[in-house]
Amino acid sequence: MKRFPAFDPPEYVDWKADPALVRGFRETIEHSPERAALVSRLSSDDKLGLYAGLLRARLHDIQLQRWVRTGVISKAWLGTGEEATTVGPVHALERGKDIVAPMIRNAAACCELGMPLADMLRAYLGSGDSPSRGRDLHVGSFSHGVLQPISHVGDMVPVICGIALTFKMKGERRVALTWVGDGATKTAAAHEGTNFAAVQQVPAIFVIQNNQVALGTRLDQHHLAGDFKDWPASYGIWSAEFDGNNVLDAWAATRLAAERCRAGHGPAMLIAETFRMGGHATHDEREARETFPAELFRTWGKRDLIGLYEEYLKEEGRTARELETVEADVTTAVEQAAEQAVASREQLPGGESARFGVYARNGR
Ligand SMILES: Cc1ncc(C[n+]2csc(CCOP(=O)(O)OP(=O)(O)O)c2C)c(N)n1
Ligand SMILES: [Mg+2]
Repeated sequence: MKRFPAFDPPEYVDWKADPALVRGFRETIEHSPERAALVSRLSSDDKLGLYAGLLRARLHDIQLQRWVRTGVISKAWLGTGEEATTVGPVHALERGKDIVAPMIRNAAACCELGMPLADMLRAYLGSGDSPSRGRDLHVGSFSHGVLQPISHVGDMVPVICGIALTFKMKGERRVALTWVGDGATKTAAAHEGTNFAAVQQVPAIFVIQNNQVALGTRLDQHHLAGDFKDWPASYGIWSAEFDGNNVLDAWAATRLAAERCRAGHGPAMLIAETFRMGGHATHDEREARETFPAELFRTWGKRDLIGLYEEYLKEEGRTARELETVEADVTTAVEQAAEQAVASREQLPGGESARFGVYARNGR
Protein backbone atom coordinates (compact mmCIF):
# COMPACT_ATOMS: atom_id res chain seq x y z
CA MET A 1 0.00 0.00 0.00
CA LYS A 2 0.98 3.59 -0.30
CA ARG A 3 2.94 4.65 2.77
CA PHE A 4 2.49 7.98 4.53
CA PRO A 5 5.76 9.39 5.94
CA ALA A 6 3.85 12.14 7.76
CA PHE A 7 1.55 9.71 9.56
CA ASP A 8 2.84 6.14 9.46
CA PRO A 9 5.09 4.76 12.21
CA PRO A 10 8.66 5.28 10.89
CA GLU A 11 9.09 1.49 10.61
CA TYR A 12 6.31 1.34 8.01
CA VAL A 13 7.55 4.14 5.76
CA ASP A 14 10.14 2.16 3.78
CA TRP A 15 8.64 -1.21 4.59
CA LYS A 16 10.26 -4.16 2.80
CA ALA A 17 9.09 -7.73 3.09
CA ASP A 18 11.32 -10.00 5.18
CA PRO A 19 11.19 -13.41 3.41
CA ALA A 20 11.30 -15.34 6.70
CA LEU A 21 8.31 -13.41 8.04
CA VAL A 22 6.39 -13.90 4.78
CA ARG A 23 7.03 -17.65 5.06
CA GLY A 24 6.02 -17.51 8.71
CA PHE A 25 2.74 -15.82 7.79
CA ARG A 26 1.76 -18.80 5.65
CA GLU A 27 3.14 -21.37 8.10
CA THR A 28 1.03 -19.93 10.89
CA ILE A 29 -2.13 -20.75 8.96
CA GLU A 30 -0.88 -24.12 7.72
CA HIS A 31 0.18 -25.12 11.22
CA SER A 32 -3.42 -25.91 12.16
CA PRO A 33 -5.19 -28.32 9.76
CA GLU A 34 -8.60 -26.99 10.84
CA ARG A 35 -7.66 -23.37 10.17
CA ALA A 36 -5.87 -24.27 6.93
CA ALA A 37 -8.99 -26.08 5.71
CA LEU A 38 -11.17 -23.07 6.46
CA VAL A 39 -8.78 -20.65 4.76
CA SER A 40 -8.54 -22.90 1.71
CA ARG A 41 -12.29 -22.50 1.24
CA LEU A 42 -12.08 -18.69 1.23
CA SER A 43 -12.72 -17.26 -2.22
CA SER A 44 -10.46 -14.74 -3.86
CA ASP A 45 -13.10 -12.10 -3.24
CA ASP A 46 -13.29 -13.00 0.47
CA LYS A 47 -9.53 -12.60 0.75
CA LEU A 48 -9.60 -9.27 -1.05
CA GLY A 49 -12.48 -8.28 1.24
CA LEU A 50 -10.20 -8.81 4.23
CA TYR A 51 -7.52 -6.78 2.47
CA ALA A 52 -9.99 -3.94 1.88
CA GLY A 53 -10.99 -4.13 5.55
CA LEU A 54 -7.40 -3.71 6.71
CA LEU A 55 -6.89 -0.78 4.37
CA ARG A 56 -10.14 0.85 5.50
CA ALA A 57 -9.04 0.59 9.11
CA ARG A 58 -5.58 2.04 8.39
CA LEU A 59 -6.80 4.83 6.11
CA HIS A 60 -9.61 5.77 8.50
CA ASP A 61 -6.95 6.27 11.17
CA ILE A 62 -4.71 8.23 8.81
CA GLN A 63 -7.66 10.50 8.05
CA LEU A 64 -8.10 11.11 11.78
CA GLN A 65 -4.40 11.90 12.12
CA ARG A 66 -4.69 14.37 9.26
CA TRP A 67 -7.55 16.07 11.08
CA VAL A 68 -5.55 16.23 14.31
CA ARG A 69 -2.58 17.71 12.47
CA THR A 70 -4.72 20.36 10.79
CA GLY A 71 -6.68 21.29 13.91
CA VAL A 72 -10.04 19.85 12.88
CA ILE A 73 -10.08 17.66 16.00
CA SER A 74 -7.81 17.62 19.03
CA LYS A 75 -7.10 13.92 19.43
CA ALA A 76 -7.85 10.46 18.05
CA TRP A 77 -7.43 6.86 19.18
CA LEU A 78 -5.74 4.73 16.56
CA GLY A 79 -5.45 1.01 15.93
CA THR A 80 -2.26 1.15 13.84
CA GLY A 81 -0.50 -2.21 13.89
CA GLU A 82 -3.51 -4.00 15.38
CA GLU A 83 -5.99 -3.87 12.50
CA ALA A 84 -5.93 -7.63 11.88
CA THR A 85 -7.11 -8.33 15.43
CA THR A 86 -10.28 -6.39 14.65
CA VAL A 87 -10.87 -7.09 10.97
CA GLY A 88 -10.26 -10.87 11.05
CA PRO A 89 -12.73 -11.64 13.87
CA VAL A 90 -15.44 -9.33 12.52
CA HIS A 91 -15.32 -10.93 9.06
CA ALA A 92 -15.62 -14.35 10.70
CA LEU A 93 -19.01 -13.46 12.20
CA GLU A 94 -22.40 -13.26 10.52
CA ARG A 95 -23.45 -9.76 9.53
CA GLY A 96 -26.97 -8.86 10.62
CA LYS A 97 -27.00 -11.68 13.15
CA ASP A 98 -24.08 -11.53 15.57
CA ILE A 99 -23.22 -8.65 17.92
CA VAL A 100 -19.83 -7.16 18.70
CA ALA A 101 -18.63 -4.71 21.32
CA PRO A 102 -15.45 -2.95 20.16
CA MET A 103 -13.09 -1.03 22.39
CA ILE A 104 -11.37 2.15 21.17
CA ARG A 105 -8.67 0.15 19.35
CA ASN A 106 -11.36 -1.79 17.44
CA ALA A 107 -13.27 1.08 15.81
CA ALA A 108 -12.90 -0.67 12.45
CA ALA A 109 -15.53 -3.16 13.61
CA CYS A 110 -18.08 -0.46 12.77
CA CYS A 111 -17.33 -0.09 9.06
CA GLU A 112 -16.65 -3.81 8.67
CA LEU A 113 -20.19 -4.47 9.85
CA GLY A 114 -21.62 -1.92 7.46
CA MET A 115 -21.73 1.37 9.33
CA PRO A 116 -20.93 4.20 6.89
CA LEU A 117 -17.40 5.56 7.23
CA ALA A 118 -18.84 9.07 7.18
CA ASP A 119 -20.80 8.30 10.36
CA MET A 120 -17.67 6.95 12.05
CA LEU A 121 -15.87 10.17 11.22
CA ARG A 122 -18.87 12.32 12.22
CA ALA A 123 -18.66 10.73 15.66
CA TYR A 124 -15.28 12.43 16.10
CA LEU A 125 -16.71 15.78 15.02
CA GLY A 126 -19.62 15.53 17.45
CA SER A 127 -22.05 16.81 14.86
CA GLY A 128 -25.80 16.72 15.39
CA ASP A 129 -26.14 14.00 12.75
CA SER A 130 -23.36 11.85 14.26
CA PRO A 131 -24.32 8.46 15.75
CA SER A 132 -24.57 9.76 19.33
CA ARG A 133 -25.72 13.22 18.20
CA GLY A 134 -22.57 14.78 19.62
CA ARG A 135 -22.76 13.24 23.07
CA ASP A 136 -19.84 10.84 22.97
CA LEU A 137 -16.77 10.22 20.83
CA HIS A 138 -17.10 6.46 21.25
CA VAL A 139 -18.76 5.09 18.19
CA GLY A 140 -21.14 2.21 17.58
CA SER A 141 -24.37 1.41 15.78
CA PHE A 142 -26.77 -1.06 17.30
CA SER A 143 -28.64 -1.45 14.02
CA HIS A 144 -25.38 -2.72 12.49
CA GLY A 145 -24.71 -5.06 15.40
CA VAL A 146 -21.99 -2.89 16.95
CA LEU A 147 -22.39 -1.67 20.52
CA GLN A 148 -21.06 1.77 21.32
CA PRO A 149 -18.15 1.24 23.73
CA ILE A 150 -18.59 2.12 27.38
CA SER A 151 -15.54 4.23 28.21
CA HIS A 152 -14.67 2.17 31.29
CA VAL A 153 -12.49 -0.64 30.03
CA GLY A 154 -13.68 -4.14 30.88
CA ASP A 155 -17.32 -3.11 31.16
CA MET A 156 -18.24 -4.50 27.76
CA VAL A 157 -17.46 -8.00 29.04
CA PRO A 158 -20.56 -8.28 31.26
CA VAL A 159 -22.61 -6.41 28.64
CA ILE A 160 -21.67 -8.86 25.89
CA CYS A 161 -22.23 -11.66 28.37
CA GLY A 162 -25.80 -10.49 28.95
CA ILE A 163 -26.45 -10.34 25.23
CA ALA A 164 -25.05 -13.84 24.79
CA LEU A 165 -27.25 -15.04 27.65
CA THR A 166 -30.27 -13.67 25.78
CA PHE A 167 -29.24 -15.61 22.66
CA LYS A 168 -28.98 -18.75 24.74
CA MET A 169 -32.34 -18.26 26.48
CA LYS A 170 -34.08 -17.62 23.16
CA GLY A 171 -32.40 -20.61 21.56
CA GLU A 172 -30.87 -18.39 18.84
CA ARG A 173 -27.70 -19.54 17.08
CA ARG A 174 -26.07 -16.15 17.47
CA VAL A 175 -22.73 -15.11 18.90
CA ALA A 176 -21.62 -12.04 20.88
CA LEU A 177 -17.98 -10.96 20.81
CA THR A 178 -15.87 -8.37 22.55
CA TRP A 179 -12.20 -7.47 22.74
CA VAL A 180 -10.44 -7.15 26.09
CA GLY A 181 -7.13 -5.29 26.23
CA ASP A 182 -4.23 -6.56 28.34
CA GLY A 183 -4.96 -3.68 30.70
CA ALA A 184 -8.71 -4.29 30.74
CA THR A 185 -8.14 -7.89 31.85
CA LYS A 186 -7.26 -6.41 35.26
CA THR A 187 -10.73 -4.95 35.88
CA ALA A 188 -13.30 -6.51 38.15
CA ALA A 189 -15.94 -6.23 35.44
CA ALA A 190 -13.90 -8.32 32.98
CA HIS A 191 -13.28 -11.00 35.60
CA GLU A 192 -16.90 -11.15 36.77
CA GLY A 193 -18.24 -11.19 33.23
CA THR A 194 -15.85 -13.90 32.08
CA ASN A 195 -16.67 -16.08 35.03
CA PHE A 196 -20.40 -15.57 34.49
CA ALA A 197 -20.03 -16.52 30.81
CA ALA A 198 -18.18 -19.66 31.81
CA VAL A 199 -20.66 -20.92 34.38
CA GLN A 200 -23.70 -20.00 32.26
CA GLN A 201 -22.10 -21.44 29.09
CA VAL A 202 -23.21 -18.52 26.96
CA PRO A 203 -22.23 -18.10 23.28
CA ALA A 204 -19.68 -15.31 23.85
CA ILE A 205 -16.20 -14.85 22.44
CA PHE A 206 -13.62 -12.81 24.32
CA VAL A 207 -10.61 -11.73 22.28
CA ILE A 208 -7.77 -10.89 24.65
CA GLN A 209 -5.92 -8.24 22.64
CA ASN A 210 -2.48 -8.08 24.15
CA ASN A 211 -0.80 -5.11 22.54
CA GLN A 212 1.79 -5.13 25.35
CA VAL A 213 0.67 -1.83 26.89
CA ALA A 214 -2.19 -0.12 28.70
CA LEU A 215 -2.14 3.64 28.15
CA GLY A 216 1.43 4.44 29.39
CA THR A 217 1.91 1.25 31.44
CA ARG A 218 3.91 -1.58 29.90
CA LEU A 219 2.67 -5.15 30.23
CA ASP A 220 5.54 -6.05 32.60
CA GLN A 221 4.41 -3.21 34.89
CA HIS A 222 0.83 -4.43 35.25
CA HIS A 223 0.95 -8.16 34.66
CA LEU A 224 2.80 -10.80 36.69
CA ALA A 225 0.46 -13.65 35.86
CA GLY A 226 2.53 -15.24 33.12
CA ASP A 227 1.29 -16.02 29.66
CA PHE A 228 -2.25 -14.98 28.73
CA LYS A 229 -2.76 -18.33 27.10
CA ASP A 230 -2.91 -19.88 30.58
CA TRP A 231 -5.75 -17.62 31.71
CA PRO A 232 -8.81 -19.23 30.09
CA ALA A 233 -8.22 -22.52 31.93
CA SER A 234 -8.58 -20.71 35.25
CA TYR A 235 -12.13 -19.81 34.21
CA GLY A 236 -12.81 -23.23 32.71
CA ILE A 237 -13.20 -21.66 29.27
CA TRP A 238 -12.22 -23.22 25.95
CA SER A 239 -9.51 -21.17 24.28
CA ALA A 240 -7.21 -20.79 21.34
CA GLU A 241 -4.51 -18.39 20.26
CA PHE A 242 -4.10 -16.47 17.07
CA ASP A 243 -1.40 -14.28 15.61
CA GLY A 244 -2.71 -10.74 16.08
CA ASN A 245 -0.78 -9.58 13.00
CA ASN A 246 -2.17 -12.26 10.70
CA VAL A 247 -5.66 -11.48 9.45
CA LEU A 248 -6.26 -15.00 8.11
CA ASP A 249 -5.27 -16.63 11.38
CA ALA A 250 -7.51 -14.19 13.26
CA TRP A 251 -10.37 -14.92 10.87
CA ALA A 252 -10.04 -18.71 11.04
CA ALA A 253 -9.60 -18.86 14.82
CA THR A 254 -12.72 -16.75 15.32
CA ARG A 255 -14.75 -18.74 12.79
CA LEU A 256 -13.93 -21.95 14.70
CA ALA A 257 -14.75 -20.35 18.03
CA ALA A 258 -18.06 -19.05 16.65
CA GLU A 259 -18.99 -22.51 15.36
CA ARG A 260 -18.44 -23.91 18.85
CA CYS A 261 -20.56 -21.17 20.37
CA ARG A 262 -23.39 -21.74 17.88
CA ALA A 263 -23.30 -25.47 18.61
CA GLY A 264 -23.97 -24.69 22.29
CA HIS A 265 -20.51 -25.46 23.66
CA GLY A 266 -20.29 -22.26 25.69
CA PRO A 267 -17.89 -19.33 25.53
CA ALA A 268 -14.46 -19.09 23.94
CA MET A 269 -11.45 -16.99 24.76
CA LEU A 270 -9.04 -16.13 21.97
CA ILE A 271 -5.59 -14.87 22.88
CA ALA A 272 -4.03 -12.49 20.36
CA GLU A 273 -0.50 -11.13 20.69
CA THR A 274 0.11 -7.89 18.85
CA PHE A 275 1.74 -4.49 19.36
CA ARG A 276 0.54 -0.90 19.53
CA MET A 277 2.67 0.88 16.92
CA GLY A 278 1.79 4.35 18.23
CA GLY A 279 0.53 6.13 21.28
CA HIS A 280 -2.54 5.48 23.38
CA ALA A 281 -3.94 8.27 21.24
CA THR A 282 -2.43 10.97 19.05
CA HIS A 283 -1.51 13.12 22.06
CA ASP A 284 1.15 10.77 23.48
CA GLU A 285 2.96 9.46 20.41
CA ARG A 286 6.32 10.70 21.69
CA GLU A 287 5.91 9.25 25.19
CA ALA A 288 4.78 5.95 23.69
CA ARG A 289 7.99 5.76 21.68
CA GLU A 290 9.93 6.19 24.94
CA THR A 291 7.91 3.52 26.73
CA PHE A 292 9.60 0.68 24.84
CA PRO A 293 13.07 0.20 23.34
CA ALA A 294 13.34 1.21 19.69
CA GLU A 295 14.28 -2.38 18.86
CA LEU A 296 10.80 -3.56 19.80
CA PHE A 297 9.22 -1.10 17.37
CA ARG A 298 11.62 -2.36 14.69
CA THR A 299 10.69 -6.00 15.37
CA TRP A 300 6.96 -5.39 15.24
CA GLY A 301 7.31 -2.87 12.43
CA LYS A 302 8.70 -5.62 10.20
CA ARG A 303 5.51 -7.49 10.94
CA ASP A 304 3.26 -4.83 9.43
CA LEU A 305 0.14 -6.87 8.93
CA ILE A 306 -0.87 -5.14 5.72
CA GLY A 307 2.54 -5.56 4.10
CA LEU A 308 2.71 -9.24 5.06
CA TYR A 309 -0.81 -9.92 3.84
CA GLU A 310 -0.06 -8.22 0.52
CA GLU A 311 2.90 -10.57 0.07
CA TYR A 312 0.67 -13.55 0.83
CA LEU A 313 -1.95 -12.37 -1.68
CA LYS A 314 0.69 -11.92 -4.37
CA GLU A 315 1.94 -15.46 -3.76
CA GLU A 316 -1.66 -16.59 -4.14
CA GLY A 317 -1.71 -15.08 -7.61
CA ARG A 318 -3.31 -11.69 -7.01
CA THR A 319 -1.67 -9.13 -9.24
CA ALA A 320 -0.29 -5.79 -8.11
CA ARG A 321 -2.95 -4.19 -10.32
CA GLU A 322 -5.75 -5.98 -8.45
CA LEU A 323 -4.42 -4.86 -5.08
CA GLU A 324 -4.00 -1.30 -6.31
CA THR A 325 -7.61 -1.27 -7.50
CA VAL A 326 -8.84 -2.32 -4.05
CA GLU A 327 -6.64 0.34 -2.46
CA ALA A 328 -7.84 3.05 -4.85
CA ASP A 329 -11.49 2.20 -4.08
CA VAL A 330 -10.94 2.29 -0.32
CA THR A 331 -8.95 5.52 -0.58
CA THR A 332 -11.74 7.19 -2.53
CA ALA A 333 -14.34 5.93 -0.06
CA VAL A 334 -12.42 7.34 2.93
CA GLU A 335 -11.82 10.69 1.19
CA GLN A 336 -15.49 11.03 0.25
CA ALA A 337 -16.58 10.03 3.77
CA ALA A 338 -14.27 12.70 5.23
CA GLU A 339 -15.78 15.36 2.96
CA GLN A 340 -19.31 14.36 3.94
CA ALA A 341 -18.41 14.34 7.62
CA VAL A 342 -16.78 17.78 7.48
CA ALA A 343 -19.92 19.16 5.82
CA SER A 344 -21.83 17.97 8.92
CA ARG A 345 -19.98 20.53 11.04
CA GLU A 346 -22.66 22.95 9.87
CA GLN A 347 -25.02 20.97 12.10
CA LEU A 348 -23.53 21.08 15.57
CA PRO A 349 -26.13 20.16 18.22
CA GLY A 350 -27.62 22.92 20.33
CA GLY A 351 -26.85 22.78 24.06
CA GLU A 352 -30.49 22.10 24.96
CA SER A 353 -30.36 18.84 22.97
CA ALA A 354 -28.46 17.29 25.92
CA ARG A 355 -31.85 17.01 27.66
CA PHE A 356 -33.35 14.81 24.94
CA GLY A 357 -32.99 11.15 24.13
CA VAL A 358 -32.41 10.29 27.78
CA TYR A 359 -34.57 8.30 30.18
CA ALA A 360 -36.63 11.26 31.38
CA ARG A 361 -39.72 11.98 29.31
CA ASN A 362 -39.49 15.24 27.28
CA GLY A 363 -36.09 15.91 28.79
CA ARG A 364 -37.54 16.60 32.26
C1 LIG B 1 -11.88 1.20 34.30
C2 LIG B 1 -11.02 2.18 33.56
N1 LIG B 1 -9.82 2.53 34.05
C3 LIG B 1 -9.03 3.40 33.38
C4 LIG B 1 -9.45 3.92 32.17
C5 LIG B 1 -8.54 4.87 31.39
N2 LIG B 1 -8.07 4.12 30.22
C6 LIG B 1 -8.65 4.23 29.01
S1 LIG B 1 -7.97 3.19 27.90
C7 LIG B 1 -6.87 2.62 29.02
C8 LIG B 1 -5.85 1.60 28.64
C9 LIG B 1 -6.47 0.27 28.47
O1 LIG B 1 -5.46 -0.62 28.11
P1 LIG B 1 -5.81 -1.95 27.38
O2 LIG B 1 -6.98 -2.58 28.02
O3 LIG B 1 -4.56 -2.75 27.30
O4 LIG B 1 -6.29 -1.48 25.94
P2 LIG B 1 -5.44 -0.68 24.82
O5 LIG B 1 -5.64 0.78 25.06
O6 LIG B 1 -4.04 -1.12 24.94
O7 LIG B 1 -6.06 -1.08 23.53
C10 LIG B 1 -7.03 3.21 30.26
C11 LIG B 1 -6.23 2.91 31.45
C12 LIG B 1 -10.72 3.52 31.69
N3 LIG B 1 -11.20 3.97 30.53
N4 LIG B 1 -11.47 2.65 32.38
MG1 LIG C 1 -3.24 -2.88 25.75
